[in-house]
Amino acid sequence: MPPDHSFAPTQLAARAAYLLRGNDLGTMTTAAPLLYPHMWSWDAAFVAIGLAPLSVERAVVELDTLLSAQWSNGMIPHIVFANGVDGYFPGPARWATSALAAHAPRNRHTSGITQPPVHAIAVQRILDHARTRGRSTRAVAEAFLDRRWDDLVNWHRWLAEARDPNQHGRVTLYHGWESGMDNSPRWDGAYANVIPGTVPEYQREDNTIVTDASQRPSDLEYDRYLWLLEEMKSARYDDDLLPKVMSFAVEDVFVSAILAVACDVLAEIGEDYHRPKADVRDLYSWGERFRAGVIESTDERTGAARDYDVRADQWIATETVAQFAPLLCGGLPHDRERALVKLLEGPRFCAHPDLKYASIPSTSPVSRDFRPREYWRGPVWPVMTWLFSWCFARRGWAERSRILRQEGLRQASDGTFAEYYEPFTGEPLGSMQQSWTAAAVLDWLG
Ligand code: 9WN
Repeated sequence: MPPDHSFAPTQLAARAAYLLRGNDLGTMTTAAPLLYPHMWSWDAAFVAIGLAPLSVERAVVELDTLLSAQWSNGMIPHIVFANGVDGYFPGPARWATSALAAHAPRNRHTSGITQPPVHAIAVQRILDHARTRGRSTRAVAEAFLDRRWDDLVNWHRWLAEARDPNQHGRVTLYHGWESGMDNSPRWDGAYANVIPGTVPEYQREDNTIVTDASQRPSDLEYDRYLWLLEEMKSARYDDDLLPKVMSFAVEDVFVSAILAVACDVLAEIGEDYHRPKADVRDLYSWGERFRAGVIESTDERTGAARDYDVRADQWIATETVAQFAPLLCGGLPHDRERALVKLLEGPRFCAHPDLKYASIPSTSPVSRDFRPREYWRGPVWPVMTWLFSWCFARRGWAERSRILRQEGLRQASDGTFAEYYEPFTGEPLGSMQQSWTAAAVLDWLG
């Protein structure tokens, strides 16, 4: 059951800062102490957002570590492995990227897939905080931008080119892990068509840490996750071969909306800090393309966005948080946007009468796919609350942003910094001491 005490904002912020310090390995912060003892790509961006109000310098180090593991084709890998740390499966030996992938870095072990591109938001938050500090801190942030501008543009270029070769305006993913919403019902259909061949023997580690099986993906799901790795390895992680060999291929509308926003954010930074005009132009044009791709996916009446199953050649409509992707990036015609906001704020999502806090469950409680304790199939993820709250503020929706922040903080005031929460009881689930949950709190209270 949820703890029955709640921390006041100053105590909560202090605990969040203490947590990030505890998860800090020196130049990288683990996503969580036991379950995720390495650096994850989109976690690192959120962690940098949480570190920025504490120390711009340390936030910069976090992104530098991540970007120093960027592949030479531009991909930011989804995991950068901490040297000499075991305890997570699949680890470096199973990915074998150093041996197989031509573009993998030689001095770091990484996974061979990617994750949602939220990093430009972190860069913006770092620059925002730096502007409120003294000259030497501002210089650190600006030197970072000088050093990493090309890497950031190349990251976006890789997504726009390698992952959208036909210019649909939607990012193609070859593994559910790339969405960051691993076992969301969004991917059930696409995974049903993944028939595992001979998967080399393996031992899961996650279920020795989170021992309640109802909170994690099933063994059958893991077989498919691991089989996809074998398919990728057979293609040596080659961008041109993946579209041919992978039995899982989806266009992810949520990642696409994030990319649209991130391109705009990076382009704005580029303008403010006098980066090459050609880069700024490219970024804006990718932003436009991905926004259009998101809008193209939407239901004409409700405005709800859909993913696309490339293998089955069909749209995927699910009642999940992903259908609100257009609210992140904008671009819907006015009436459709109003309908979608109503859906978000109505009884199928935030105003469901049984919700403990008015935040966005990963899957609608009225959907038949809803499982209140199971990972991306129902629980509320604080980091998602943060993302929506930040995007709504950016879109000028101050009141909506404020309410999400308020509800997110009420939820987090239990002080567990859980990875996700049971939507009705508020029970903290998954990993405790999750870095990005603490980071969200620090940004909200910062
Ligand atoms: C696989 C680290 C990551 C998050 C993902 C979340 C979960 C990993 C796992 O943890 O995924 O990448 O082992 O379940 O789904 O969004 O980045 O916090």
